[in-house]
Amino acid sequence: MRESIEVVIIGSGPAGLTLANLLRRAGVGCVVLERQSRPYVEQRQRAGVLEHAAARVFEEWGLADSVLAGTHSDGMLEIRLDGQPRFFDVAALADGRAGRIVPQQVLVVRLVKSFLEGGGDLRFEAAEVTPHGLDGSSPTVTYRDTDGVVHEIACSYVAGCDGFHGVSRAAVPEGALTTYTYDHGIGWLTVLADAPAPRHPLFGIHPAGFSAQFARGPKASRFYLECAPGDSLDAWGDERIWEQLRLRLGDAELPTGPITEKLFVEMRCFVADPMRYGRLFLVGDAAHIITPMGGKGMNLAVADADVLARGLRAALREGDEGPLAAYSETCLKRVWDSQEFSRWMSEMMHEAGNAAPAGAFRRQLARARLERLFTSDAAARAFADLMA
Ligand code: RFL
Repeated sequence: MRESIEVVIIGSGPAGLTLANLLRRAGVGCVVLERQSRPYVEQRQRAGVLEHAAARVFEEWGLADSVLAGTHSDGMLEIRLDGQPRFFDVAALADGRAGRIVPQQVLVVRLVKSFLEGGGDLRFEAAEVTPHGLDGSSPTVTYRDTDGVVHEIACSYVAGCDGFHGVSRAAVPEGALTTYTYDHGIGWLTVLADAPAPRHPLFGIHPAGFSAQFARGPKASRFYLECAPGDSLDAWGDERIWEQLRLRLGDAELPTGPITEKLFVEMRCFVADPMRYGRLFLVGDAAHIITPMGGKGMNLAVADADVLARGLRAALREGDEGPLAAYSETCLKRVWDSQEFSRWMSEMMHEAGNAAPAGAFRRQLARARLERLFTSDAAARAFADLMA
């Protein structure tokens, strides 16, 4: 079957769904091809905080009611150093800006609903999605539907929103992109549990290792625990997890609950430059991945989608190719800024606690860096500005 549309979007995570909704608002025709089923996409739990800037994207495009309704902003965070709580008022220090608790699956469910209710074309369980002719002026994307019928969609542009392991970046010829990678050399175990959420995002710094607890709805928490790289899940039975969390968070009474997910997060970073090849634009995790420290991954996906939607609108509706030509450069500035922040924060949060990997000298440096956040208004404001 042969069809044609202005933009084909590959992938329906935060990047693809944000882009699809924004293009609909811009009156640009698009179809979204997603490999997984709708329940799978809607239940995948990952990120939890939508930054102020990402919330602004939905507000500016008139999507605040459908996407942000009922979500609340938590302007505070807690850093528990050797079991002693210290509170940091992000909203007060960032002139009222602060992130909102919006678990990724809530964002995804709302974006799917808003797109479909507006008449959007979102095709789940699309197999063998393959972009072709990206370096020419008329690319196509082929896929096979659940009945085995092969579709070919001709388009003006392809948006590769299919995550780090997707087909979009893999379709770019070798040598056309410069890639940058970095491994933090630490391990993180993440645990999702039906345990009461903390009052504020909570970071625990302790000689036994870093830990954290974030809300994922009122009755669920995501926990993180620093562990040895290459550690095995067999070494992390539920009892050890709770014992280590109680120790590192300095809370003998930490409420527990059934653990619903346990996995290791790769503390790896990756950036592809440029985020474009011919008629293909890479968006979100397809172009860059960042560790969860600082909560930037989902927010970068939303930011990229906003820049691309504006560029496509200018190119397709106003005949102005300028913003689209600047897409990669515009996005990469934010990407590198976030990578730097995440790495800075990661170093401070880990090295101030467990001295084993980096040594006692660096432990003292990291503690001085942390202390500065509570003693210097300028340092506190700079940190809040990057967290908000
Ligand atoms: P996604 O979410 O990976 O979505 C990609 C979509 O593309 C589909 N797909 C394909 N579709 C068609 N054909 C193919 N060949 C396809 N291949 C893949 C996939 O099924 C999927 O639906 O990428 P996107 O949209 O760029 O969004 C990025 C975010 O999901 C990611 O950056 C965050 O989840 C990262 N992240 C966090 N980000 C934050 O901002 N704050 C956090 O606190 C945070 N915590 C996390 C995280 C990521 C985690 N994991 C598991 C990687 C915590 C975890 C544990």
